[in-house]
Amino acid sequence: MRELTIQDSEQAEYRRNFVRDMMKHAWKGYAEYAWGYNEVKPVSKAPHTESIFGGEKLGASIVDGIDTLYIMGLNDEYLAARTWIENNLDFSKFDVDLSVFETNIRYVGGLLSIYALTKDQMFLRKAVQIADKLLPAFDSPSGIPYSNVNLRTGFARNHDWAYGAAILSEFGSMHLEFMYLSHVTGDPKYREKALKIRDAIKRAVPRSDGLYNNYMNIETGQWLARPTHISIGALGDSFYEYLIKAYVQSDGQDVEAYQMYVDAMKAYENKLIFTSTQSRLVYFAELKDTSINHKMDSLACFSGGMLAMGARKSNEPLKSRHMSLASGIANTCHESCVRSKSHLGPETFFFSSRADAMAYGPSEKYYILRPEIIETYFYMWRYTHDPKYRAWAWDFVEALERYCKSEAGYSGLRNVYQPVIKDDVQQSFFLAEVLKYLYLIFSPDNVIDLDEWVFNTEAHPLPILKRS
Ligand code: DMJ
Repeated sequence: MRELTIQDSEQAEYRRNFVRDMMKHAWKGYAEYAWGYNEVKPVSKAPHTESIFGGEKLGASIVDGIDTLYIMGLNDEYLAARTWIENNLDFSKFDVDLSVFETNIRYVGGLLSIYALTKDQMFLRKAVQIADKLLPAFDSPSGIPYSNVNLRTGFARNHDWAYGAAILSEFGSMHLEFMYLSHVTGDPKYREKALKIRDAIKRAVPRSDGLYNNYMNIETGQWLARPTHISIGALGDSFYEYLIKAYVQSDGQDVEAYQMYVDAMKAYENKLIFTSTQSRLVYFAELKDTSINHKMDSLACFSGGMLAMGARKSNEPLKSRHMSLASGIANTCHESCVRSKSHLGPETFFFSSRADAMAYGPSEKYYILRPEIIETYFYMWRYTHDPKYRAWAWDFVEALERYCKSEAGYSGLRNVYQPVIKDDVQQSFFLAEVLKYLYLIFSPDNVIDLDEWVFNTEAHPLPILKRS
């Protein structure tokens, strides 16, 4: 790989500023047409409200986007967001059911992150108020939280579609926020809840192949026998991410989390990691009961970054093996993008004699401004400094500009192969994740240094809790 030059850093600066301008545009659209609502419809220029937040005006884009504004130095926008949070963000006003997972990663994570960056106590108070609203969900026989909780009554229940079970990626992604909450408040109750989840997972009878089902019965504390769905994509993803990140957040003290991560990846290597026959692309497959599905979700593309992080924390031979898997996954996800006309990858892509990193049908061809591919480019850039990751990220920026940019922000697409129709939603994670990771790819490594910070699954950086 060649050395980086002055021209490279000038180009990076230009591109970093370009991404900053994208954030300004995305923010302006939201602020003008949907201020205080959850998201903006950037084509029809109207508010968009997510059902995961009970349909209420909870300012999801403000809370999810504020740390990105701060990191980019967009001071006026940051101050407007801060004022809105101080005066309006109040979960005690509403009588709605919320997703515990989404509220934790976007609101609690977002507020803790901006608190950690600014040390402004107002953000911490808001994070505590919201986290406390989630606590009734943890009152289950196993200590695994229910998926939804009512803000007024505290009544908690699982999703109607999930066979009565709790979801691995959801209850597996409370740890980073809850550990940090106890650290900064001095109140052990959040840490206890997080560790109780870990204990429940360890107590459940494991599968003989070491893989984790995405569904758990939280009354009995056992994995469902049927259906079984095992995936590093939807419903599984951030459980694995939070294992290695728990180890990182604890500055290497949580060796149990590291071992669980390594064992889980070993189980995947044994059974669910394949190389495609057509063009030798590495991918994670899924298991549904006894059948292997040779497909990857765009969501699963975060795994390249996760494997690279795990490799950094490991010794040989695992280090090299996982780094090579990480670059293989990054390459596969990049191929899923460049094999489409838009250069934005589809929601799901397949590996077979019919397709190689391509979607089959209309229900898989959409792109909703997901961040996972960019997230992997970010980690690969930071860990390798191979310029191809910056080049791939810039290709993504150009695609967003060409196909997703709208009058009042950025929109998803209905079909990445025929990028004509927009879905008219600017997801809050576009502000929290896509634009933040893009900005950081073109920034020096000391802007959110990975030796100091660990990102939650919504790209909100939380401090590494140093042993000292
Ligand atoms: C985000 O809310 C988070 O990254 C989550 O872990 C998975 N899904 C979305 C983005 O695709």
